[in-house]
Amino acid sequence: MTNVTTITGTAVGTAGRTAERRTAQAAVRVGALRKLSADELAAYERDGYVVVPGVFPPEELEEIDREIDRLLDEPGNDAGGIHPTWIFKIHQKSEMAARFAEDARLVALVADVVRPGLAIHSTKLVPKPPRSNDVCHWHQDEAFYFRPDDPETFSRTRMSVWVPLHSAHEQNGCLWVVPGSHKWGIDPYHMADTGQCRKVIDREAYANEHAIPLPVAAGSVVLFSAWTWHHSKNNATDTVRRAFIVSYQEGTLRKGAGEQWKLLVAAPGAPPSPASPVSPSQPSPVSGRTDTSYD
Ligand SMILES: O=C(O)CCC(=O)C(=O)O
Repeated sequence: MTNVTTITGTAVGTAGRTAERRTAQAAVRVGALRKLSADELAAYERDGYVVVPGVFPPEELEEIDREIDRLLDEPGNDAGGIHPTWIFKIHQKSEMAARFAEDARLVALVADVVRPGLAIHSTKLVPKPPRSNDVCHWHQDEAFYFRPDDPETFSRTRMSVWVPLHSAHEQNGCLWVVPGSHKWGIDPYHMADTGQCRKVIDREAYANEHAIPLPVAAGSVVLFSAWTWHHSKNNATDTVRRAFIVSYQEGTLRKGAGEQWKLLVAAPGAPPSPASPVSPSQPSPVSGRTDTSYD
């Protein structure tokens, strides 16, 4: 927060130039508390995502990375099963992670995107092990987050902040997105039997044709709508790629992913928050399968 270094543009790699054009500013102060600029907000609304450079100084990310190592050494934190070394609900497993999910810099960046008010829907640590073929299929987070049998889970502004703990690029499995896809509703999807993010949109071929990679330097973050089509490929490098993901939604909703919900900013005029708004896990709308429910 106090470390202020001046940098310019952040994206790396060939196709990253697109992201760079959209995010580069004359100069940004690393770690500065700021809202999205008018251009960044317009890009988010038009494309369904925006890359924001210089949000965290590297040493802060290194500290979080060490905390992840510590958490994975403790029994009960590794999600295991089809999500080995993922950590779900990470803000409830570590004070440092809780502070990170509520960090004033993230709250300020999403303030004009998520409204009215602000709440945590869920958090997770998503790793991509070294030399792994661990793909995350093309999907929309809303397919996991919105439960058609529960209208109270419907959100207009839900989104995620994707914080890579080290530089993310095409070789180690950066995010890929389809610009503008957040405006197309929830696309039909099917269940994959392997890989991660298994509620795979049916129009995978279309996604691959229109996708762009979002390589980002450590310290940059990606804001993307819960409706935006996204995925990530394998990690062909010798080091793990880790991303800390916080999903936020408007403060007027009283439910997130089960007990993970936490109100951060009350909507103007809203009644006081209930003490503990726990919502039970609901079955997945597809074939009653719950193994990818992200609860
Ligand atoms: O970090 C990644 O590789 C993608 C994770 C993701 O899209 C998700 O968990 O919904």
